[in-house]
Amino acid sequence: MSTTRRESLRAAGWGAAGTITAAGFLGPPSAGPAAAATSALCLITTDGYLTVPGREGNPLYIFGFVPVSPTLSIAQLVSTYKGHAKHTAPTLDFLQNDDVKITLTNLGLVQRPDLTDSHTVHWHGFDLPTPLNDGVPEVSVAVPIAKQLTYFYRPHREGTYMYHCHFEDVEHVQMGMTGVLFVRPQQDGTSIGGFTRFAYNDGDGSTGYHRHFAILLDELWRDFHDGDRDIQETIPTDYDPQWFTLNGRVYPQTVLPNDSVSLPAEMRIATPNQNYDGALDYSQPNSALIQLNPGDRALLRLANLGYQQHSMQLPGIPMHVVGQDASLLRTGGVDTSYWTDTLYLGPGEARDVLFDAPPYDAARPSGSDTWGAYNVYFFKNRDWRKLQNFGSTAPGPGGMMTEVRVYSPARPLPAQTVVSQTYV
Ligand SMILES: [Cu+2]
Repeated sequence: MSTTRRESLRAAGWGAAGTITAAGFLGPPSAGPAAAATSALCLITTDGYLTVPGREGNPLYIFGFVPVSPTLSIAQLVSTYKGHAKHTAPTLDFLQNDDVKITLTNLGLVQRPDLTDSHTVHWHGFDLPTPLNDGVPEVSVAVPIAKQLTYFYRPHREGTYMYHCHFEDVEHVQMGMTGVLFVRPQQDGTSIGGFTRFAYNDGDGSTGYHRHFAILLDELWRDFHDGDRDIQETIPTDYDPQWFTLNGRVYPQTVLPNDSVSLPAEMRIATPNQNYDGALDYSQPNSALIQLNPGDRALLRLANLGYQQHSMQLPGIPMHVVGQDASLLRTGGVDTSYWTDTLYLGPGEARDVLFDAPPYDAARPSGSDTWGAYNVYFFKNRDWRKLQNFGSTAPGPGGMMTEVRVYSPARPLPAQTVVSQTYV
């Protein structure tokens, strides 16, 4: 039986005008509570530049997603955002069974007007019965320049995932069109085992946490970025990255705050041709800093969208791995979670890791920032070759490393209201 494109779009919940007419086509009805809410958000795609130590005055060309207001027209989006890509993409936070609409607008490229690439959104690791919303262009649609498409999802399974553009994906993923996505369990908001927030519907509070942090592991290969900028072909099998990133930043960029707080110019990671006069100037908006009070249980939501395996350590604090690839580590009622001091994470993989902040001890290695005095622990790659910033002459470690700061009780952190919140 043949099906026209219009019929298949309608079957996937799309009306003739491209509006959503039906919900719940992502899978069989969930046994859980009804859909909690509708989340609608808008992303644009464009190009831009990323700041890394060692490339001062010569930043890395990137593609990226940027969150934007739904009230802007395509013309307004172009005039405001074209050429201002950021990396990483915003962390997406949904509740299990939420209805989610994501409108993607492709603004095109400033550096490469000859490159008329489309883009898509692909939720990596989800079961999606309709290819239309899966963002794989060979079996669906992609979004050409100056066009918009609204994707629809109802995530039935909680956990930590990731998302990326799937158009010429080996290139576009490396160029920066990547971010973390997670689904909170329906169990959130109930009180189990002393917690009210959980990584999974565990039934016993074993995945409860006080603060959570979303961190994307990635690498940056100079040739791909410079080649795209200079209209040169790049051979992906020659992949040999120079920088190793957490949320698109290398240490010590990783410990700078989010751009959602008002920052003095010297604390921003600016694009080179900008003048620090607004949020648009901030090329790497997502902090990888982990700020905790003593006794806090932290959840690390980790995803790897690089092309190499990474092994991460947190010396001084044992790590409890409770989730893997958006699945609770429990098989047939048997707890298969594990404790480790070295966490292995392959390309396209995710982990949910719990750890407890130790008591504050003034005798331990410590520092102070604008919030207060803290003990410092390093969450870092165990491979020293990934702890340096290629081309930089600055002393000290770089690369895939961030800090866990456990603050003095003299000035406790307030309760976390959003994932990866930073306090200055
Ligand atoms: Cu793309």
